[in-house]
Amino acid sequence: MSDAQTEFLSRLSTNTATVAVIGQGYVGLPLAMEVVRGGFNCIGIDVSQGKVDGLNAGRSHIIDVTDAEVQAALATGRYRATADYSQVSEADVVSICVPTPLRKTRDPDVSYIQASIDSMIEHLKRPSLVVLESTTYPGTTDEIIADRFREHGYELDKDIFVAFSPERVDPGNEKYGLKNTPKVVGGVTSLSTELITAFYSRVVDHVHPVQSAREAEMVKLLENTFRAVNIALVNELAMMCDRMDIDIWDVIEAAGTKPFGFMKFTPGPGIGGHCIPLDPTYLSWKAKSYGFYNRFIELATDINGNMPRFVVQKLLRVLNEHGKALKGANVLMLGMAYKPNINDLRESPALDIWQLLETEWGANLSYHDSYITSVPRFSATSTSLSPETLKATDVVIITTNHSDVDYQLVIDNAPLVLDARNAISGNHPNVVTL
Ligand code: SAJ
Repeated sequence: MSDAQTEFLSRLSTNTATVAVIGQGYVGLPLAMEVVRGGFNCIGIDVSQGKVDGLNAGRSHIIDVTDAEVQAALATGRYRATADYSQVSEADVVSICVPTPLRKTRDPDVSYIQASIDSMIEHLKRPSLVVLESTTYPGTTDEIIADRFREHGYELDKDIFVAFSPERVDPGNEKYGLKNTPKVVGGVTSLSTELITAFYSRVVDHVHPVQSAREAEMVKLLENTFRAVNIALVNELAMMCDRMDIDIWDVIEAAGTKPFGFMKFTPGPGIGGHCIPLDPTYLSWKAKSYGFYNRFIELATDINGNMPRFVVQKLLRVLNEHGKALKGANVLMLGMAYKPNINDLRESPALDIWQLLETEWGANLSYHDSYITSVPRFSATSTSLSPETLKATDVVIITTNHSDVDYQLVIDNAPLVLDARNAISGNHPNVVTL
């Protein structure tokens, strides 16, 4: 190592470095808070002036970060938020935590990553360590970040070090957070791997280096493809058991008693969130460029994406058995968020179910979700959950099993319940499970 590299390594290893976190969302803000707790100076950069102002006033806009945590970070004097990208010039480490959505054509949209590089490339100190955290296809860090800096006159392992470290945030998870979830890291060079390992060793409990940025990118896609495929498996079994009149929930509960060789997944109305529905497609898209056609991902995407229609078909049958039509029926959807106990609507299957019921079947729709006060897309607001509102329905669909719902109230007052999440235990004459 040269003297300059050794000096840079020591700055990363002794908290004298300054860290810029690009993007103060559900990934970037928890990271910024942990970096401050790790003893570093941290600049949280976000394009939203509203978020920046809220953070500098001690308010969090992320369910997993409390106002008190933001205020504590501000009180150290080592955290500030800004919308001014040029302040990245003060940073030794830049962590990129921006969205990586899919385009309408379902191919990866890496424009947010490109925009962040374009905004920082004129301002970066030399040397700097740039780490991408956003989930993306193998090759992104090399092709869109390292190559871009090289073309701009930066010398790798001298002016710039580049790495990838997949975010493993599980929104709403109270047991595992950034600090106690092992952090996988991989550099575009071995020295970049060494530096990113030294840096994260000061921030999280355990760092797991791999041989390259491409491997680190693939680790995340394996994790999320694993989930998508296994969720699709139980969803397909749910449709099979519906046909065979077998209680899939009983079966999964029993299979879950096996203490080895089995991991429990549960069927549902589909999959939501910013990751599981999208990340596997990043992998299949890139694999196709190598002439490799992955069937698991396409099949899982198809099955999971079809679950909202399956729920509607089941609802049709259940209402019909009670002599009711879906057209004009009063349907209350219980839970709009994409998973329990969070306030995130992104890709929520409840939105697909609402869309189908409203446009294809003419149902009268309402919803209750204490985490989601309004759904602008449908000009709807959350209704109260009372004996009156429940009695006024023809059917209640449990689309998200939030813990704050009084399910006994639902059982006692709703004439009919389609429980798509197995939120209600036991057998009740007016409750049908998926
Ligand atoms: N779901 C099912 N059945 C299951 C599990 C999940 O239908 O057995 C549904 C959920 O209801 C939800 C969707 O799938 O709509 C995604 O569920 P998720 O638990 O994967 O939730 P995410 O996407 O918020 O969090 C995930 C992380 N979750 C866990 O590890 C439990 C993990 O996959 C990633 O670390 C993270 O997204 C990410 O950012 O990639």
